[in-house]
Amino acid sequence: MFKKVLVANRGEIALRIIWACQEMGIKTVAVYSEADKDAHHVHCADEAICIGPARSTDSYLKVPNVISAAEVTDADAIHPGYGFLSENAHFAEICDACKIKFIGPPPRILNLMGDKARARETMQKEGVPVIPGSKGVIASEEAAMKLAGEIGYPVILKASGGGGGRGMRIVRTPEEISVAFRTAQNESEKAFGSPHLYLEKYIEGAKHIEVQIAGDEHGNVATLGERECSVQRRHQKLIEEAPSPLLTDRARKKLMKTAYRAARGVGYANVGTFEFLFDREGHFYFIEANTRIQVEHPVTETVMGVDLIQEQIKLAAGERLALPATDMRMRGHAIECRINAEDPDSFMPAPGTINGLSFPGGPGVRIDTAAYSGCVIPPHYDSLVAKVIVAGKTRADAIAKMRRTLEYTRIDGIRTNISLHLKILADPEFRDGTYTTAFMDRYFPKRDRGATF
Ligand code: MV4
Repeated sequence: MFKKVLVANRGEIALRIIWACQEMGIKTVAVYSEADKDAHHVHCADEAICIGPARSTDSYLKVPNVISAAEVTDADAIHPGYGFLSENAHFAEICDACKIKFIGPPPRILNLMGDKARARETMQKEGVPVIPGSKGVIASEEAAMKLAGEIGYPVILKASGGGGGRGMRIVRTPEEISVAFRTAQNESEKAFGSPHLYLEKYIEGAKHIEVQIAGDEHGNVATLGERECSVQRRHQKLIEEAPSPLLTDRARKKLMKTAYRAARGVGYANVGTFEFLFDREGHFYFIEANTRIQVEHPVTETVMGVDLIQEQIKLAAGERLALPATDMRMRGHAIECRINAEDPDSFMPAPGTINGLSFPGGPGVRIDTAAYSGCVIPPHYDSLVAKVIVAGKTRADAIAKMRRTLEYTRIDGIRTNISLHLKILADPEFRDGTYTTAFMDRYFPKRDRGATF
């Protein structure tokens, strides 16, 4: 097992990883930017090193700075958390070259899944259902026009170097495709350094359901149930839950078998998530794979009774997977609400200083946060302040518990989206579980709708 892990992240996930290491008897190194010198994670780790100015491109994203911090502290592994360098194959390769274990999948998997068109092609070859669309990237505007005509509108253009909804364009008529293709290409080039696009039939009113998987370095893979993530706004998830409300046991079995085949087929190692879209007929299709621990991992931990961060560390250390392949059962129901520092009317990030903070407790309540009374939420990073995760025997119990928990949560000094969460939890469509990715459109003016870049 590792002796010392460097945590290449900040906020709640840095704390979550540091605490997991402490429980495993592993020493920890925190890194921080100048804006984070008083951050909670800095004070919890055994050592802390400043890696640069506030801007993440000058600190948390700067490979030489992170590697140097690991070298000078003699860390034998790096946990990248989510975001920042977590899915960066180049960074994982540098770690390898420096004999520092990257706690995540090998560069081969990061490269494969980071290229969304290649991931799609590979999954199709493995016998995993994908949405009708292009084979790999589309060569030209003319090819896009021809293919869209064959598949039928609406279609969606996606940046192969993108993911998570960034760089997508929905195209509803042949007249729109030429402009959409060119602007998507330009934007993709600017944002991801590659103009490559792929095309899919656009599925209206889909459910976004993802499967947590884990794999060891000896070829063993396990599925750990699904998470329903259809409550999103501008591709930022707001609420996640497990199990997915209306999924039958039969459909779940089929989904787990498919995710197992997908992960096994590519020789997946460490933890990951395979994302699927369910159409209105209940058919599901692979859309992309995320090669990191995700923000919403506590939902799975709650219903599965596993510690996914500890699993990640053990798997990276070469341990064999100690989980059954596809028949691990979820127990009860878990819901997570992401509390963001944002203006409740404009939904713009609203950083600032928290001058008072209080969370209620009780059985089945988990709060993952790095916030404390007096802490600053800097404007340089994402606006996540806390994750509130509840467990109930049934979905109705979990919803009731979440409403009670949020009603007694006090965060003073900054504006948050707690009121929005309470509205969603009271919404009939959320409560009956029929909600789809179109759900949040109802809460916002028309200009805010749909996939934007
Ligand atoms: C789609 C889709 C419909 N059809 N692809 C968004 C996140 C990224 N992982 C994939 N996403 C989608 N891909 C096809 N072929 C719908 C989504 C989608 C979505 C689209 C518009 C507005 C909100 C959305 C929320 C979740 C998923």
